[in-house]
Amino acid sequence: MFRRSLTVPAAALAATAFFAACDDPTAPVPNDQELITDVVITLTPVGGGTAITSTIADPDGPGPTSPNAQTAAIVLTPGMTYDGMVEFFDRSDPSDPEDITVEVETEAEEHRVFHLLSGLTGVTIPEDSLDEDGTGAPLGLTFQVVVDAGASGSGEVRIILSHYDEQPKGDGSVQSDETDADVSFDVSVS
Ligand SMILES: [Ca+2]
Repeated sequence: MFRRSLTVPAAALAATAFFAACDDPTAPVPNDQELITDVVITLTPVGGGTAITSTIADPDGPGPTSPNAQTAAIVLTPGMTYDGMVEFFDRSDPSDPEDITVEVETEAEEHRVFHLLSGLTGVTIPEDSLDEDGTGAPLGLTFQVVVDAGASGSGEVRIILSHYDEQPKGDGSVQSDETDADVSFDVSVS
């Protein structure tokens, strides 16, 4: 939705954001379109150890300004499995921050988080480790990162929050053309 919105006039875009509407700002909308300014990823080693937490802030959300750099490096240890969690926030109004994760959970059947790894060898996020919506399709707010003993490399994990509105989610294997958040965290193995 955001990509499409970028092509409409600024006034319409502003109106869309103001009314938290979806694709057609004039139509009644069953699902609110979330503004997400902050994506937080937390990886906790299974069996104990210090959790890694990193945030990417994109203060104008889908607007043209690039996201800020992530707040902390994500360095994975070979042979370790991590319980992963991703959270979404709207901190556009500092006096009224909103935890959008709750909305995503509430509307689980209209959302899915994709975690796309690239540039790393021996690191996987198994599909069956993802939490699920009420129909058994993946939701992806929680997941596991499995790092093989021989893992190596530097790359990224791209976090995409798909919002299924006009397009049905189905089994959740296909990304929606409507994207609520899309940020990439640098990840390395060392
Ligand atoms: Ca932006």
